Amino acid sequence: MRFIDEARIRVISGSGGNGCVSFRREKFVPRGGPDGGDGGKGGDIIIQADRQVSSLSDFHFRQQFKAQSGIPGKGKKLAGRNGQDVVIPVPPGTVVRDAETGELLRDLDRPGDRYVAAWGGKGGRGNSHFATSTDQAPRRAESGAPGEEKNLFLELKLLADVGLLGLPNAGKSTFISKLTHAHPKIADYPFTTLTPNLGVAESPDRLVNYVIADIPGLIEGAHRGEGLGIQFLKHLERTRILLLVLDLSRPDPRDDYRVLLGEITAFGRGLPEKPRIVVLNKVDLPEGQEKQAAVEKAFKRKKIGTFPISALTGEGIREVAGYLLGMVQKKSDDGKD
Ligand SMILES: Nc1nc2c(ncn2[C@@H]2O[C@H](COP(=O)(O)OP(=O)(O)OP(=O)(O)O)[C@@H](O)[C@H]2O)c(=O)[nH]1
Ligand SMILES: [Mg+2]
Repeated sequence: MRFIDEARIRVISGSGGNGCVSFRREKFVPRGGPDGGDGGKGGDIIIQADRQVSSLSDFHFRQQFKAQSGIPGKGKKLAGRNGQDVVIPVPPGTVVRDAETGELLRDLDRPGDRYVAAWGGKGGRGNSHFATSTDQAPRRAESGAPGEEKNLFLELKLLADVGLLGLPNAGKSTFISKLTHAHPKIADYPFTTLTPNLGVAESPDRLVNYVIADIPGLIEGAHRGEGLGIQFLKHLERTRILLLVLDLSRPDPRDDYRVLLGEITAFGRGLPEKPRIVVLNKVDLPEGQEKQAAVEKAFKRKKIGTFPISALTGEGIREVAGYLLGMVQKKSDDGKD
């Protein structure tokens, strides 16, 4: 399964219909005035977030979308019909970018959000608009404007309840592998995880489940694009809870917390406001045990609750799981998304 879902598409809006050159012909009117109608507008290409769609995989089969052109105007001032719009449904959480420049065009976060990716060309005006006092019989009408043609890059942000955040090697992947059936790569070197992993955690009675996202480790400056960070921080925008994993065997886990918090704050976009919980990992190591009490106390002073755990041995995992479950349930009861 791929969790960063991406697609490239080409969209072409309809061109406008041409205006018409025509003159009234009636039995007893020898020189009828101009009566050419206007051309219709070309169809737009609209990208719309739709709850019914859950991935971008359909775009592997279809990459090009073209809207109808407007119909040309006719005599008797008949306007041509507008070309039909094309609505492309995408999952909520899809980001639309210009495929050439990478520029962010629109974030379609909520179901129903729409983005006109290519505007249909305007219809041309018929010659009935161009009569003047000196030219009663204009043979001039406008052509319809051409449609737009664009290459777009679509990207689906992860949808998870809980996002894991930590420095490289803190034990995030080990943690998710204990709590869920995910089997991410785990190794004793930084940047083992290169793309996000999702895992589904279940309540002991299996009635409730929630999704956890494990993303690559963050380093200082991630929000500016250092390391692998920023690409993945944005996936946390849609998670409801942030779970910070600190490695107790590091020289000072409180410094690591400050680094993570600094990145969250600098990144912004709703991350600083999310509920956070902190786990102190690797309590099984002697270096971890040494620091545990002091670190816990420091967080307590700041009124931040912590969970001492060992993702390796499984110690403390049940308590964290229970707490997360409670938070996820509480959030859904609030009716928040
Ligand atoms: N002793 C001990 N080692 C752990 C614990 N949790 C993880 N490790 C080890 O720490 C190393 C890194 O673990 P990962 O789970 O790959 O760490 P990560 O945070 O996912 O790392 P990146 O993907 O590089 O960001 C591995 O060698 C793990 O076996 C723990 O609780 N105790
Ligand atoms: Mg990892």
